[in-house]
Amino acid sequence: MKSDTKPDVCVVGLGYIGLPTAAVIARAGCQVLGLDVSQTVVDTINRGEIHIEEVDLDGLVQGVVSRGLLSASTEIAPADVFVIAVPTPFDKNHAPDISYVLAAGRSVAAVLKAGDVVILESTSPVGTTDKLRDLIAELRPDLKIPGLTRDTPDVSIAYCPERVLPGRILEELTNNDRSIGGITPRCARKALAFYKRFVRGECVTTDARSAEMTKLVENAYRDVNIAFANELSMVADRMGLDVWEVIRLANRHPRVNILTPGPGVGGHCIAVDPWFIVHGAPEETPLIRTARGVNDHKMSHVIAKAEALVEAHPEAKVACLGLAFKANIDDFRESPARFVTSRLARKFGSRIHIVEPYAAQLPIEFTDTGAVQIDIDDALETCEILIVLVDHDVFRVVPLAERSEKLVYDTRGIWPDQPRVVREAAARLALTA
Ligand code: SAJ
Repeated sequence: MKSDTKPDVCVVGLGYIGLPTAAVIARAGCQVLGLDVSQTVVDTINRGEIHIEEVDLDGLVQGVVSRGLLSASTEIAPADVFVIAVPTPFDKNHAPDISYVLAAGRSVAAVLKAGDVVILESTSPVGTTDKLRDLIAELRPDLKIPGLTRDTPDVSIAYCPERVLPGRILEELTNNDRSIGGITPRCARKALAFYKRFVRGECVTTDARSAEMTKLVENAYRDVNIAFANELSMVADRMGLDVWEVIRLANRHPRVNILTPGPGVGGHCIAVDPWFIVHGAPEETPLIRTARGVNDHKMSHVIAKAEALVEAHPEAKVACLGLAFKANIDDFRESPARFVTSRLARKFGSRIHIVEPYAAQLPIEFTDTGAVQIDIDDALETCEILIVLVDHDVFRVVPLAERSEKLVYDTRGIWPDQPRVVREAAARLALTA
C-alpha cells in the first residue's frame, strides 16, 4: 500500500462498533468491504439500511453505500487494511472468549498479502494481539511476521481499541484520541498512518499489550467509580439520607467528582471488561472484583426496595419508567432497568405499566406477565407509583406539579425536587421488608 493512495479496507464484524467504523472509513474515501456472518445483516447494509440504532448512522450508511464506497459480504476478499471488530464475550466463570477474534484472524490470514495491515479493535484480554499474530504466522508461513522475523516484516499487526460512547458513536469515532499498540513500533506507525485518515483526535502509539490493558482499565475505572456511587446510595438508604444531596455537596470539593448512582451497571462493556483484568490477575484485583459485585448487588437492592413499595400499596397502579441500559438510547442489552422491571412484572402482573419511548414493543420476557406498555402521559394520569429506572430526557422534564402526589422511587435522581418524605418512606419500607 503506497501512503498517497487510499487503501482498500475490510472491516470484520458489522455490529455496534464495526458498522459505524466501516461507514466512517468509507466516508473518508476508502473502498470498504464489511464482513459479517449474518446474511440478514449483509443484505440490510447492501440495501443502504442499518440493523442497529445509532444517531445519524442511517444517513451515513445510506450515503456511502449509494456512492459505492461501502458494501457488505459474508465472504472475505483481499484488502490493504483489515479491521477486526468482533465480540469478545466471557463465559459463566468470567473467562474471556476470544474465539471470534481467532476466527476472524483465520479468515484474514487466508487473503493476507505482503504490505497489509491487520488491526484488532475488539476489547480483548492482554496478550490477544500476540495470539492473533501467532495464528497468522502459523497459517501463513510464507509471510515474514512482525516480532518473529529479523528481517523487515511483510505485514503489520496492531491493537487499537475503540472507546466510543453509544449514542455519540459517530462523533466520538472521529474526535476521540486513540491508543495504537503495535506488535512492533513499525506496526504501530503503519496503523497510525491509517487512523490519521479519519480520526481528528490525537493518535498515540504504544505496544500492543499496553493498548489492550488501557482499554480494560478505562472501563474498570468507570465501573469502580460507579460502584462507589452505588454503595453510597445504599448507605444513604440505611441512614435515611438523601444520597443525591450528599453527592451534590461533596462534589463542590475541587478534587471530588462522584458519579451518579443508578439501578446497576448495564451494557456490554463496563459490566464485562473488568472481568478480563480480574481473570488475568486474580490475586491482585480485589477492588475491581468487589466493584463488580457492588454494582450487581445494587440491582437486587433496587428490586427489594421497589417490591416493598408496590406491596405496601396493593391498590396502586405502578409505572416503571425506562427499560434501556442508559439514557436516551434504544439499547436494551444487559439493562438493569429491564431486569428490575421484568422481576416486578412477573411478581405483580397487570399492576405494572411500562413506559419506554425507545421500544416499539416490550421485550419477549414480558409476554404473558400481564404487564402493559403505556406512554408517559397515561402513566402520569393513571399510576400512583412511579419507579424511575432510566434517566431519559422525556422523564427528566416532567414538572413537579404532575408528580407531587405520586409515590416515587427515583433510582436515577432525576427529580431532586420530589417531596423528600416519599423517597424516604420508600427507603424505610425496603429496609424493614
Ligand atoms: N452509569 C451509572 N452511573 C454513572 C454512569 C453510568 O449508573 O454515573 C451506568 C449507565 O446507566 C449504564 C452503565 O453505567 O448502565 C454504562 O454506561 P456508560 O455511559 O458509563 O458507558 P457505556 O457502556 O455506554 O460505554 C462505555 C464507555 N467507557 C467509558 O466511559 C470509560 C465508552 O467510552 C466505551 O467505548 C464503551 O464503554 C465500550 O465500548 O467499551
